[in-house]
Amino acid sequence: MKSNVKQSNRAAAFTIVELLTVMSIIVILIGLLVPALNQVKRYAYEVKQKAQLKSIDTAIELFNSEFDGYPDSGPLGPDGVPYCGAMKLCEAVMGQDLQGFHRDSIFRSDGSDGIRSLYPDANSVSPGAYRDNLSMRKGPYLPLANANAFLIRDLYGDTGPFGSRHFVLCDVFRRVTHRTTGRRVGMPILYYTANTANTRHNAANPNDPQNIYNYLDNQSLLMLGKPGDQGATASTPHRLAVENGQQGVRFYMNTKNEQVTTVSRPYRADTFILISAGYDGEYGTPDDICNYEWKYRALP
Ligand SMILES: [Ca+2]
Repeated sequence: MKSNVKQSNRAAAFTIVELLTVMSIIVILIGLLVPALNQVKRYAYEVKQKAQLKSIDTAIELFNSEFDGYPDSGPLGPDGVPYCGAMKLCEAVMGQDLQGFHRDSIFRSDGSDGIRSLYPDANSVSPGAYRDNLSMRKGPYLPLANANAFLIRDLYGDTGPFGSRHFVLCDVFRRVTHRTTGRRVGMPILYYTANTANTRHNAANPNDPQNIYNYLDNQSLLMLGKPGDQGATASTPHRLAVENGQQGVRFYMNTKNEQVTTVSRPYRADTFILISAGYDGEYGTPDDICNYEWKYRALP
C-alpha cells in the first residue's frame, strides 16, 4: 500500500525538463505578444491623436466664424517679440490664461494690445474689472480637460527665446516629462496659417516671399530640439527645422500636395496646417500626424 502512494506522487510531479519546456513556451509567447500589444497601443495613440487634431480643427473653425479669419501664426508678435504659431494657436483656442480668447488681442507675447493687459491676473484688478475683462472673451473653444495645454517652461525649462507664461497645446504621445508635476505629457502641436495672397510652394527656396506657408512660423520652437535634449551649449534641432544642413526644406516637402502634379501646391492651401510630432516625438519623420495625409520622402 505504502509503495502505491509513493508511485502516484511521482506520477503527478513535473520533471525539471517538463518545467523548462513550459517556461520556454511562456517566454516565447510573451516575446510574441509584447510587440503585438505595443503595436496595438501605438495604433490606439495614433487614433487618439487624429481625433485631437480634428477637435483643434473644429475649434479653429469656430474662431474663424467668430472673427472672420484664421488666427495669425507668424513667428513674432506685432511688437517684434518671438511668439510662435504653436503659442498663438493656444491663445486663439483657449486664451493666454486658458480663460478664453480676448477679442481685442493682437497676438502679442505680453498679452497686451500695446496699452493694457488683456489677460490680467484676477488678483491684480478689482473683481468688477476682472468680470468685465472675462466678458470680452470668446471660447475657450476646447474643453480645458481635453486641451492638453501646458506651459512652455514646464516642457523646455527656461531655455529659449519665449516668455515663461505661455501655453501650448500638446499631442497625446507622452514624450516629455512635465517639469512641475513629473507626469509624462506630449509635444506641442505646430500651427501654420496659409497666406492666401501668395501663390507658391517652393521647396527649392524656403525663403521665397511668395510661399503660401512660412516654415519660420514655428522654427524657433523646432530649433530647441526635443525637451531634455538641450545642453548648456548645444541642442539638436528637429528635422522639420533643419535636415542635412538645409533649413525649411523638410517642411515644404512634408506639406507638398502630391495629388497636384501640374504646379507645386501645399495641402490645405487656403486654411491652416497642424502637425503632431507623432510617436517618436520628433518633427519631420515618417510617423508625424497632421490634419492632412502625407507620405514621407527622402530629401533630394
Ligand atoms: Ca515624428
